[in-house]
Amino acid sequence: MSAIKYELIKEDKRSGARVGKIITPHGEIPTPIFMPVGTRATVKAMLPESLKEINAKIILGNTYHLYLRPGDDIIKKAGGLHKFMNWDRPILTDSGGFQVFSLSKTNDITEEGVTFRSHIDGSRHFISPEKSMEIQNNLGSDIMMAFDECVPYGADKKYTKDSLEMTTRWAKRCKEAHKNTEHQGLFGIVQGGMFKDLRKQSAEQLIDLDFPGYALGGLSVGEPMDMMFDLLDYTTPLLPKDKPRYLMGVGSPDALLEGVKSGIDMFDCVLQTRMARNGTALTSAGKVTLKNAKYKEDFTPLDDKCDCYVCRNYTKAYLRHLVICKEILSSMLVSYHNLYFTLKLMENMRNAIMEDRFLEFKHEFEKEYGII
Ligand code: PRF
Ligand code: ZN
Repeated sequence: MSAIKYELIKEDKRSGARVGKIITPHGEIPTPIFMPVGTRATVKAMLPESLKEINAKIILGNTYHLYLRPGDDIIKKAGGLHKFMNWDRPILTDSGGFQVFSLSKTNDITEEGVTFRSHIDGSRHFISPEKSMEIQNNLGSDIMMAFDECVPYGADKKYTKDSLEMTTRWAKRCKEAHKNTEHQGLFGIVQGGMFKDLRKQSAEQLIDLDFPGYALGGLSVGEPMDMMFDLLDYTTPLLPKDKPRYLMGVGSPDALLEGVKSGIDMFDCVLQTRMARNGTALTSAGKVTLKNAKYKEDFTPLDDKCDCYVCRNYTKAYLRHLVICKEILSSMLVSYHNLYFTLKLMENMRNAIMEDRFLEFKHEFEKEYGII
């Protein structure tokens, strides 16, 4: 019996968009959903209470970071990641397959696994599909991800094909190594670079292995947005209708709308909290760069359409002041708003799909946001 179930509630007639729900051991998740990123057992600058206040239903954690610090053995001793970080709602953990390639140095990739040096102290480590499962079992996340290779943008067809076939073999090994199937669900990750036929091959091979959910990896790695949207439109419908579909590492408002349109159910992205720490807010009228001098005497809220705690209580002039002075509160307040804004966008999309007006909603949002 899988720990993860998916119920399809409504399909849009004019696009791939759909509303559903994912049932996990730590509660239900309405989809499409955005998952705030909590790489190091914290969503940066956000109290777990604040995450609940803005209605976050699931957050993401990272195998690579938590294995290096504090160590998954310590988190296991603490009673698992939920207890360790005081978050009792669902958690999804990424496998390390992406972070090892993007963060660590001198990695040696073989059939067995990946040898790499820590980006923190240069120490040598080895992660295999089996090791990734062991770490994620210790973390105790509700949804675990298979250990994959994310090929860089520009990789040639031969390399990409060999890589995706290894990712399939690794996915099979992950499935065999994952024992705690009653409490943790394991998702497969489709690779295949920018090649449609390879995306299809990868999707088919992973579907044969029968996971309770599927992710699209290897996108948003430097390719033009239109290329990603085209690959999404092609690949998403290849995935089973009765399982959740997750687009990894993608979450700008325009990509969320396009992803949902093609049939994606889950997203995660560091953009919301990273931009917040740089003093940039996402609003219904587009991005607001708070450092800009034009906000010096602007005593209106960040977004007059937003009813979050920050927009109800603070002005752009005040937030600008905090950003300029590099006050810690600026990261807290802008992160709060950016995540609220994004979670609200997802809720609005779910409502629009339920009411048969998704494409109209998408068009309206894009017009106001300044994308079209
Ligand atoms: N694989 C894994 N995690 C990821 C990615 C991937 O391809 C991406 C690519 N956008 C983000 N996070 N395991
Ligand atoms: Zn707000």
